[in-house]
Amino acid sequence: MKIAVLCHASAGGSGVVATELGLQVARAGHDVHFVGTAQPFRLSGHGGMRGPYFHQVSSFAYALFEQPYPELAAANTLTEVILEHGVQLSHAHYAIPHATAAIHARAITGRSHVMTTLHGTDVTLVGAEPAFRHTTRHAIERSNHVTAVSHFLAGQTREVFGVDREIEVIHNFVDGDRFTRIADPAVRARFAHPDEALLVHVSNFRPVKRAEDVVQVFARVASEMPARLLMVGDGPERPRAFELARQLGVIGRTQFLGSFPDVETILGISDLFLLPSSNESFGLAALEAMSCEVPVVAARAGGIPEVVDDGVNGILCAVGDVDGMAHAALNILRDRDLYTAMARAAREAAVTRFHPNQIVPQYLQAYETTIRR
Ligand code: GMT
Repeated sequence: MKIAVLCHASAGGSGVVATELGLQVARAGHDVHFVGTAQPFRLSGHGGMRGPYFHQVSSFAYALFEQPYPELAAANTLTEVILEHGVQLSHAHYAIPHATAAIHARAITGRSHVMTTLHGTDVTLVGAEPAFRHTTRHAIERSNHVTAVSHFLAGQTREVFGVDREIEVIHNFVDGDRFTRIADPAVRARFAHPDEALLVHVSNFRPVKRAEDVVQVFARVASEMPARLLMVGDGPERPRAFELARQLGVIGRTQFLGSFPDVETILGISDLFLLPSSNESFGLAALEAMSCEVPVVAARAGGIPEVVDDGVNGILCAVGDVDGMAHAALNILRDRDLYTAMARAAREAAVTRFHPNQIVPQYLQAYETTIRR
């Protein structure tokens, strides 16, 4: 098959899933063409004669244009790629602007089916905004096939947009060879002493991630046992989380690492992952932690319960219940048997239910059926 992939290049989960999927599809022998304003960050170091290929969207700044019109530029570059390379299906990750661009290119070329994968914020935050409601609904309704990364998100999409079309649920996946435990004590020693528990949070620090709750939970844990916190990623709420860590007296035990390209190194040496988000369509960062044998304490929000099994590989609490989350974290960290059982169960779930061999064939099947339709 010949597939074009449109995704965001930044460090968000949708770009990660799109890139990892594109790499797997290329490995399976298909032609994969990434189209975007910048090369997706996990694509660097891949590609070559057999692909996947990357086509940069050409932009054009003109004095009359107040904004650069990324959707039109993407549709134009995608049109070129469809015509030059015989692309049969454009896989848009995120409704706006990618699905709209793909639908536009389909109209121009009269070819190439459109498959849209909804990741969450495109529906719950961006699409729900009146400024984008009609265009998002149109993108969902006019795609040849639509998938969502959780049952929760499929339901939300139907509710928010009132669409009754089929939305296939295909969960995200994780590369268990890359996201694995790092046994080397020297790597861990860079961040914590052997007797300290190492807690970690990875996100883009948007308000929905509730980064301040991470600090609140950590301060409670650190008052009861030796512990350190690693905050990985960057975004608008990072300064507030930093300030709170200072106010609560845990700044000396907290490291804000910023955006970190090989997050698997950090996860591979951590003991507990915190994800207190108020909403999360899936929670890919939690799955990556689980793959590294790291139990998760998270909010019972959105699609998180489809990833984290409460009481089995982590503990779920109500959104904002920082006391409950701290209590859960202390229970897991203090009870060696419970910890070991949860760490094993986390890895087990990651390498079975969320293994690429389990998930990628579902996408390949969806590509084939959509192309044949
Ligand atoms: O979480 C973010 O703000 C980034 C966002 C994105 O679009 O990259 O993540 C969404 O997609 C991920 C991959 O499918 C999911 O794992 C995240 O749960 C989802 N984020 C939200 O729903 C808030």
